[in-house]
Order: sequence, then C-alpha cells, then structure tokens
Amino acid sequence: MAMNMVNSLRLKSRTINNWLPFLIMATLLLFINQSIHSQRIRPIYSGNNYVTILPGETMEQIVEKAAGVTPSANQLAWQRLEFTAFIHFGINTFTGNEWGKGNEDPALFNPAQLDTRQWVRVIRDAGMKMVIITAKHHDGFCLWPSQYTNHSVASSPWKKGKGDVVGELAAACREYGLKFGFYLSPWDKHEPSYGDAEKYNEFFRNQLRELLSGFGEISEVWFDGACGEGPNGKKQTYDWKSYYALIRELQPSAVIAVMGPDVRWVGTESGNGRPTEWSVVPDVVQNLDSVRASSQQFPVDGAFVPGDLTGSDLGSRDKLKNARALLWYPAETDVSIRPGWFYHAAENNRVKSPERLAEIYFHSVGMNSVLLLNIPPDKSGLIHDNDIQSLKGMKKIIDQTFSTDLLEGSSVKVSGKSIEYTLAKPASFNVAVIREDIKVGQRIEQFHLEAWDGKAWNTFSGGTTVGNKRMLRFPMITAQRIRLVTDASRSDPVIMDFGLFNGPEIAEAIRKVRKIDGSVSLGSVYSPKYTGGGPGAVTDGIRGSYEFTDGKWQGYEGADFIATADLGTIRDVSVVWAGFLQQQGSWIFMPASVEYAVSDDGKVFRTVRIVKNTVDEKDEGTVIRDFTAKIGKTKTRFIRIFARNRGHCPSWHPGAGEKTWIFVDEVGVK
Ligand code: FUL
Repeated sequence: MAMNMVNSLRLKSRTINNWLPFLIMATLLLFINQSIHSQRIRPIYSGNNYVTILPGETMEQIVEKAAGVTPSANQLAWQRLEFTAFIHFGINTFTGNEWGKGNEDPALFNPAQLDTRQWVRVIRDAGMKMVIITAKHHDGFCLWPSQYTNHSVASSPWKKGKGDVVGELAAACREYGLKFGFYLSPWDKHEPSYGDAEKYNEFFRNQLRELLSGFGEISEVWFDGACGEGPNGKKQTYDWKSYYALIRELQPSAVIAVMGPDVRWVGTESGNGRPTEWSVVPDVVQNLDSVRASSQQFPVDGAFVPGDLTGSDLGSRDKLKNARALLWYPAETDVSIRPGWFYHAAENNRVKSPERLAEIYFHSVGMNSVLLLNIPPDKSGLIHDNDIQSLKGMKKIIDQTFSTDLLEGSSVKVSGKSIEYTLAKPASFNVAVIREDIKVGQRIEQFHLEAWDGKAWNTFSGGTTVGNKRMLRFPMITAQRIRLVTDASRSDPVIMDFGLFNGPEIAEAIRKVRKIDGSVSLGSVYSPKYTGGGPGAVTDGIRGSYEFTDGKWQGYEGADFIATADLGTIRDVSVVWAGFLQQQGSWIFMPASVEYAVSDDGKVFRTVRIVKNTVDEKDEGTVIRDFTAKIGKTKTRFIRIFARNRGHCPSWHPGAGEKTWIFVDEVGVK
C-alpha cells in the first residue's frame, strides 16, 4: 500500500497539493521500512523555528536538533513564493543617484505616466509572486503621503500632490493577485529628528504604522543594514525590537527581512546563491534568557542579532558544532536587472540578458533561496521596454525548460537511501529539480544522481543541500532508469518532488572539444568537492557549463592548478590553452596568470608564454575564459600548464582574506 502511494509520487505536479500529506507519510513509511535499523527516524511537524543547544550536547544531538528545526508558517509561505520582485523608485529616479542626499527638492518627482498596473502585469507575466517597493529610501523621500513629514509625494507636482505610489501599487497587486511588501529605510538623511534616539524611533514607528495599517495585507517588510548620518551629522541607534513588535501586532503574517529575524540576506547582490545553502543556521544570540523569556510564537525577536552572513558555508556540521542556538533563517537573493538599483537612462543598454536572468533564477531559486529581482521603473513611471523584453526572454527559457517533467508516469522503487525511476522509454534531459518537504525540516547533506547505461550506474550530477528547491543543470543525458541517491542526511529525508527536464542550453553552456592526443598528469591536488569526475576530467572532451556545480569543473581551493601533457613523441605544437570559470560571488576567481612551458624529456622545462588574467574580478556574472597561448611552431613532447591561484579574496570581497578557488575544465594543444 505504501509502495502504491509512492508510485503515485510521479502522478504529481498538478495534483501534488491534494496528495501531499499522503505522499509525505508514504515516503516516511517507506524510509522507515527500508531502514528499520536506523535510529534516527523522528519526523517533527511542530513548526519550531528556533532551538537552543544545551552545554555538553553531543554533535549527534545537535545534528538531530538541527534536523527538527522547521520554518514558521510565515517563512514557509514566503519560501514557497520562490520568485519575487523589488521596485526601487523614488527621488533617485529623477536625479540619477543611487543614494540621495536627503535635500532633494520634491518638485523633481513627476512620473507623468506612472502606471503601477503596468508594473504588476510585467512582474506577474514574468512569474513573480510578490512586489516589494522602496516606500522610503535613504534620502527620506516618501512614496506615500506620510502625515509625519512633508518630504513626500504630497509635496510633488505629480497628481498635484494628491498621488500615492504605495497605495496605487498595493491596489494593483490586489487586482492581479500578487502579494505586497515594502522596504522602509531606517536610515533617513532628511528627517531632522534622525540621531535623536527616542524621537526618531518614534517617528520611524509612526511611519511604519502608516504603512502597516493603510495598505491591506503586507507580506514582507524589508529593512536594510545601511546606517549612516542624518541631516545633522548624527547617527541613530535603531530600536529594532520595537519595530518588530509593531509588525507582529499589525501584520502577523508578514516576514521581516534582512535586518530582521525571518529572512536572511544571501550575502551578495550578484544573484548567486550558495551551492550549500542551509536554512537552519546558528544564531548569534546576545542573551539566552531573553530568548526563553520572549513569546512562544516568535521566540527569536527579542534576542535577534544579524551576524556576518556572507561566508560560503553558514550551516554545515562544522558551523553547528559551536552553536548556542539554531534558527530557521532562509536566504533571499536580491539582485537588480540593471547595474544600479534605481533607473538610469545611461544603463538602458546594460539590462541583464534573458540568459543571465535565467542563470540567476537557477542559481537562486535553484539553490534553496527566494529570488528578489529588482526592476526599477523609469522617469515616466513605467518599466522600460528593454527590461520587459529581457524578462519575457527569461520567462520563455524557464517555461521551455519546465514544460514537461520526463519522470511523469514513470515507476518508482525505493531501496535504502535511493529512489529509482524507470521511464516508459528512454528520454533525454539536462535539468533536474529536487525538493525536500521543508515543513518537516531540511535534512539532505549530500546527494547524487545516477543513470543506468545498460551495464552500470553512472553518476551524472549531484550536490550538497536541497532544501525547498535544488535545480541542477548538466550535459544532456539519455537514459531510461535514473536513481536519486542520498549520501548523507541529518535525518531521513522527505523528498517532496523530483523531476527531470529537457531545457534549452543557456548561452553557449556546454561545448564539446577535441580531446588531447596523449596523456595529462596533474601536479596539484583538486578538492574532493569538485573533482570534475576524476583525474581525467580536464581532458575528457566535455567542457564544464556555466553551472559550476555541473560536476564537470575541477576545483582547486587555495591551490594552483598544475598539469603536464605528454604527447608521446616530439611534435609541432602551435597553440596551448586551458579553460577557467570565474564566479567571484562563490569565491571562484580566474587564475592570476597561466604559464605554459615545454620540454623534450619531461624534466627540464622552458617557459614559452605567460598569459595574464584580463577578466574583471568584480564581474558579477559567471565568466568562462580560455587562456590561450599561440606559440608558433614549437617542437615539444611535454607541455606544462601552471595556473597561479590568486590566493585570497580581495579586500572588497565579502570573503576578504579567505582562500580563492580555481575552476578549470579542459586543457588542449594544437
Ligand atoms: C542596500 C541599499 O543601500 C541599496 O541602495 C539598495 O536599496 C539595496 C537593496 O539595499 O542596503
């Protein structure tokens, strides 16, 4: 009976909601059956998003606790939105600034054709489920007619001072069925009371109250961390606790993001999530007594202090080991469709391409994070056509990718830690989607995917965490039998969904190259996390894609990449090259330089060329670059490739001083 239930896991997607409770139970029962000897089965449905660690608890006990931390109802609803929109709009739209000064004349604000319904249609059509607007940015100019300041739309010529952007947007969201939230900058460069602790806190709470009570349901309140000087050169101490309390009182279903206890900033504005993304992280707690004393429903508010959230690993066992408390604190990836957060006409040709946006989608939603994509309306008050076209292109790629789940209708067999699917006939796929039922916690620590080639099971993809959603991209595979194997987990995993898809290749993604004629030996040690498939990975003829986790890239952490090709006999060589990937948000940088040396005997080498890196280290995207050296007609048998690791993350980088990675795939000679 349980088996039949899991078979119906494949009759899913469209009907999964009705089946969900049964499927989860069935999956659990199966795992219980299959691993009856395992002592760790303890599904926890209690909605506990916070747990303290007692002195002397063992690692095993801590891990078990971590597996039992679950999202609050608000967090769960929020995580399932997956894709949301940010609107940066305000006085900066008219001055061309990213950060205003606070003394801008409200007369500048005049978006003659403002149409929030156009914004929401564009956003809805692109697949986003919520809109968050900058009700007030650091310059203090309010997009609603706040009764606590004159520095607002009420003092502008737009609609003769009778307009209300926040109100119009909230109404448009209601009309089109989208959720609505706001960004309210605590830093206010205009407000005279700023810096006068109690006075400004009162002012800020008043504004917060206006926004929380005048615009219907609020689903997210976004506080950022920037805290500078006000108009009098004074700094302000924010009374976060009182802000949170007001939100809980007036909008009990809203999540509080970034400088708040419900939603965590992913740690970069590049659009790249973490390949290992735990929603359960150690909390930085000031005072455990205040945690215990605070209310049951939101135990964390009273003691919440956002810590440094930019590291590449926030929640693995290594991080849990010294924790005093664990918190369900899921990641939100905020990124702008343009270089700036606000609209600047000069950036009209720098709108991210559909492919880049699709990549961002895979790297955020597909890495257990909610994507918050910023689309800034222009001076006329409309979303610019270039942004609309990019969003349409992105949506097309996403829709084409996910139109058919190839596992639909397949039969399922569960054994031990693996789930095997047999399709009616062989199918080709290059994308996988896995979801854990986070309602019961996040548990998978390591998994991989295998396909049966008629003789053996071959691993074609894999990763560490799954969480709400993990998407994987890999070179096209054709197979009839596929296995999802959990290698390590904190407790028995509850897999809610698994699908395979055949999507368009994004950008130039995966290329085949001519294999090297001869053998290549490695002179440095690659990381066990990114083997590329083993020692022969850099010469297997298949290049890594823009997905650095595709299993094809070989990664070197803090180490150089050194390889020596042996062509067997002395030959004429005119070109040598090696391909590298950069994604600085994930601490992967281009090598500082690649040195090519030749030798007849494999002992004495002569340097023939050093190719220096020219890729911008601050580039926020994923870059693949071949370091190619034309070396005339050089007679040689051995060629040594020495790619020098840049060593440490630069000072501007969130990981400043930490080890950098080199990612290499394919080296070649001609
Ligand atoms: C930051 C702000 O300083 C930026 O201007 C932008 O609003 C971004 C989303 O948050 O903290």
